[in-house]
Amino acid sequence: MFTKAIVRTPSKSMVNGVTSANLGLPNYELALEQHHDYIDALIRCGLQVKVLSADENFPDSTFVEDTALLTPKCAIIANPGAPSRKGEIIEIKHVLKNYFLSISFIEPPGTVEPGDIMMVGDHFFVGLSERTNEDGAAQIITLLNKCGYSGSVILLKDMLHLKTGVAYLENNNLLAYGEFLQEEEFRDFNIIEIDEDESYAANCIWVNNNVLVPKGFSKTRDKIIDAGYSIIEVDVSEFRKLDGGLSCLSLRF
Ligand code: CIR
Repeated sequence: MFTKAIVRTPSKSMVNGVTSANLGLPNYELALEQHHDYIDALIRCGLQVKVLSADENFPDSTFVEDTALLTPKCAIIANPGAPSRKGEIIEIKHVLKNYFLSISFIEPPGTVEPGDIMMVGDHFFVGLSERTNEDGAAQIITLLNKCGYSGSVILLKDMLHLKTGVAYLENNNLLAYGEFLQEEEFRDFNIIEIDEDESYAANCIWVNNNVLVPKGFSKTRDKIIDAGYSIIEVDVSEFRKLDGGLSCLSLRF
């Protein structure tokens, strides 16, 4: 169960964020509204939410998930692979000191963006992507081992991040799309397959027996309800324009 979340208000500069989505520029006012709704959804799931103020220097800084990996036993500050995002970790380090006694760091040349990391109990799957390199993956697995967790790598082919295409919903249930449907490492999960025309909805998040699902993906929503979950739909259309989704918008711990 999670008790807390950290989010960051989108900045006006978000229109300059990194993206490959081809969906046009995000509408800032609408993004702010959607961000409020996202915070409300986390509060409804029982979380205490710390809202960091917008940082105009970093257009992608609302995607706070990519700055750190937080677990029940340790906190690790990431080193984002996207050059424009590296500075996002400076303030997060100070924020996390309020919650964790000891904090570890990914050191260059290692890069890690925790959008590439999926926690499944005491095991962490780490995607090797354009943002997370082998050195970074090896560092994070070593750090996880030190606090009693295991880790393994998954080589990504097309996805931005591991959790772009896969989401663990606890109880051995895994939402999966595309290249991850055939992934050997995932063969023992009960796979809930995401249809191609709803691929964006593979990025859901489990929060204390609820699943947050992006609004507008009814087939995925129904499959998750059929699997026995309570769902909360949240419209994140403006974040999708920047390749971001539900998981990216918070650190949950
Ligand atoms: C980026 O390209 O870094 C941002 N525009 C989107 C980050 C999405 N983060 C995530 O999936 N964890």
